[in-house]
Amino acid sequence: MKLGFGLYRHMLTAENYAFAKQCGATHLVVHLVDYFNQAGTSGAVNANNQPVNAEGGCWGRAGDPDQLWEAETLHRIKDEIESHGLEWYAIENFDPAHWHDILLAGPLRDQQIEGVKTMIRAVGEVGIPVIGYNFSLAGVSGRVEGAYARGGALSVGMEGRIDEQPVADGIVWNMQLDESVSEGTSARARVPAEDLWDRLAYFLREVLPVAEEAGVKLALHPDDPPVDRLRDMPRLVNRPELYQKVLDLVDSPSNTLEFCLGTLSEMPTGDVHDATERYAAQDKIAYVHFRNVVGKVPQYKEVFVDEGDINMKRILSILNEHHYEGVLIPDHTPQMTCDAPWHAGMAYAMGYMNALLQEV
Ligand SMILES: [Mn+2]
Repeated sequence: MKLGFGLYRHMLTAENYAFAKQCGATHLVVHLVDYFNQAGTSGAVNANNQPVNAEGGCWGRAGDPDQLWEAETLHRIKDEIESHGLEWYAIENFDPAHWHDILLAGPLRDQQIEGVKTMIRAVGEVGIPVIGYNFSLAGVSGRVEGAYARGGALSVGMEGRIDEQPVADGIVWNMQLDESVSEGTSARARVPAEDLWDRLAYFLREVLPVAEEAGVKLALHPDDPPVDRLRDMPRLVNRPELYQKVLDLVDSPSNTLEFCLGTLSEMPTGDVHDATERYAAQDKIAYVHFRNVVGKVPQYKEVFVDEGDINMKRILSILNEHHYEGVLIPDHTPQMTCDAPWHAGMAYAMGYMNALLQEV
């Protein structure tokens, strides 16, 4: 097992690489989507933290649909990462600009699938082993910020409210698409869950052979928050056993899981320790979001890694028994009361994880 650290696009700086290394990370998971792209000040205030909610379910503008990830750019980032003594383990998430019609089964679907294949080949060429993705129309909604963690540390959770307000045309996965492709997207998003499963199956059958050839694993994140529907849009993996349904759609070594302990524990049924056993035994975990929560949807709170419902040491023991060799990252953590709330929260989580890893 390896200790990793996640960074958003705007955080790819020498200072943050040094911080990750100092926290004990050997590997990085990098988000290339600029979630707060051209957003107003409301979205960008705590841009180092996970996005919570925004007006109308929109954080910012999706990227440039014509600007795919290119090997040259990826090589440059990889060189920077390696110059700080770190390895680039995974890219997390596709940009809605690149794959909205894959999610929506829209008119550009096949064209966008070709684009995703091109990006997977580039990722393989550069030697990044994993792409994490979230096959979600609704993204995140209905969560609130509060002093939920120990000592009143600022964190995120749900207080019973499930957002049922439909999003406007053009908003997919909390991001605003270009106007030229916005018409009718809301109707294509407000479908039964079976339709979303069909779209995932279509996507995986197309891209997994390319991913295998490129030596890249695709790793699916479950729906956070794992409610049944959000803003009248379906959810996909909102129960632990539905991860198995994803794996059974297409039998491929590149069909893997971005295993989010927090989201799994938030699910209304099932047990996160049992789920870890089940999927580690199949060697299907590409990387782990190692964070803790109290409660289940629609009443749960994100807390410090050592104070939640999940027995983190037991999780590591299970992973160890199954010879798990992938990366753990903290995902997100409560913010600590000091001049650097995000850094302090992350450093705390990393120290705890580092100690646990040495123990197992
Ligand atoms: Mn996660």
